[in-house]
Amino acid sequence: SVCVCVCVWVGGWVDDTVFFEQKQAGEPMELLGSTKGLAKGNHRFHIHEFGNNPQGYNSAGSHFNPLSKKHSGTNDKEKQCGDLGKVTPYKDGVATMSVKDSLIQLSEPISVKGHTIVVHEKADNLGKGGNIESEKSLSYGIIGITK
Ligand SMILES: [Cu+2]
Repeated sequence: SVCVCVCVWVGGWVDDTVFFEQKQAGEPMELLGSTKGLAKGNHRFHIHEFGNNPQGYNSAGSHFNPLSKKHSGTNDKEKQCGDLGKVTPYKDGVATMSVKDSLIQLSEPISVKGHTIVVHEKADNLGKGGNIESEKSLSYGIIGITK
């Protein structure tokens, strides 16, 4: 059976949605979505730990990392479940996201359901220097179940 999740952006881009789909447990998950109003350049793009956000993205915690891996790029061998790479907008600020990933699952024990997806203000430094979690989020949303 197909498992589908959805995330609606908070922060002014509420028209835009990210869809998560996994054909069955163990198969790669596909993420498709878009955002608008993005500033020029690359923006980091992650899944964070928590989905309860009374203080916005500040409550979303660190990267979703159930396997305790190093933070890195989405195509590196060792990476965290939450590393989705980057989003780069076109001239008009619209960006599309398309990720196929085998680490991310919609079924337990490493399901991303109920976690928060965050687009950051800056490009990813891939864990090299600085406290990446102190950097601002431009938009975020909680991953929820849909049909
Ligand atoms: Cu992040």
